[in-house]
Amino acid sequence: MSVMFRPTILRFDSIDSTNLEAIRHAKAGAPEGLCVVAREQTRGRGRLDRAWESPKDAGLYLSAILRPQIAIEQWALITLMAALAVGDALLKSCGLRVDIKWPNDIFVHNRKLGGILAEAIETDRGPAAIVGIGINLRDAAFPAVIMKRAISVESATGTVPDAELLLEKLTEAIAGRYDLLSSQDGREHTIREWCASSSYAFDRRVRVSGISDTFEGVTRGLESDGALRVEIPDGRVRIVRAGDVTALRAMDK
Ligand code: BT5
Repeated sequence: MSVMFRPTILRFDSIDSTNLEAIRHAKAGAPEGLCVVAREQTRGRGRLDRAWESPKDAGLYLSAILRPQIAIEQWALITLMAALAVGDALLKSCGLRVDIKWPNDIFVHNRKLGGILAEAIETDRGPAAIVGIGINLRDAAFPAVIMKRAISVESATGTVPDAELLLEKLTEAIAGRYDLLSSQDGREHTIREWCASSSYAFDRRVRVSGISDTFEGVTRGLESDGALRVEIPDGRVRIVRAGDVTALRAMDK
């Protein structure tokens, strides 16, 4: 299998958002594999115009440029592939096992350790995907209000992580997972692995806040394009392509 993603790292002390910087580079023609990394972000972004808290040296903030060959309808799989890569890298570099919540959250002990923001853009060289990854490394600098529902690698493992080692393992894991996704049977393989790595894939009671409505149901795996299947009380399965998912405990009615 040919290696397509060769990471090249561009470092900043401070930047508005590594995703925005990567978008600027991609539009200027940068190749697949360029990774923008910053020690802090002054305008770190989540999905739907939310903010991503990014204090200096408290987290890993990385955005990679991809120029995927898979059909654009399948690009949601890129977020799932990136979540698997984050899991691989944290296990290898910090011995930490994480859970993945559909579509883009990295969880430990039911708290958010990291998130992924994948954005599709048009460039003169064709469509590109910018995959932004934020991973909390240490608690200290985060606002208390965030830490109520978040966690860092330091507090999850009891050790300050080696940020450089994590970065190295993360770019390696993205390369491996992305090449796999682009290969024959790579999409089915990615979905299988994602389902095996997420406690949210099957039989989980959830509330889904979609674009147009909110409903509850039980998760029933993924569609072949990465959409989440949720069985609602009348037995029908709804296919969720965008939105937020929260777990409900058995007692929540
Ligand atoms: C995400 O959005 O989880 C995607 C986060 C992606 C961040 C990376 S960092 C590198 C790259 N450059 C960027 O500008 N972004 C990417 P979402 O699922 O919408 O979650 C956002 C919500 O998580 C916020 O509304 C807060 O409630 C919460 N949050 C904000 N900062 C957090 C943090 N550091 N840790 C945990 N939760 C946080």
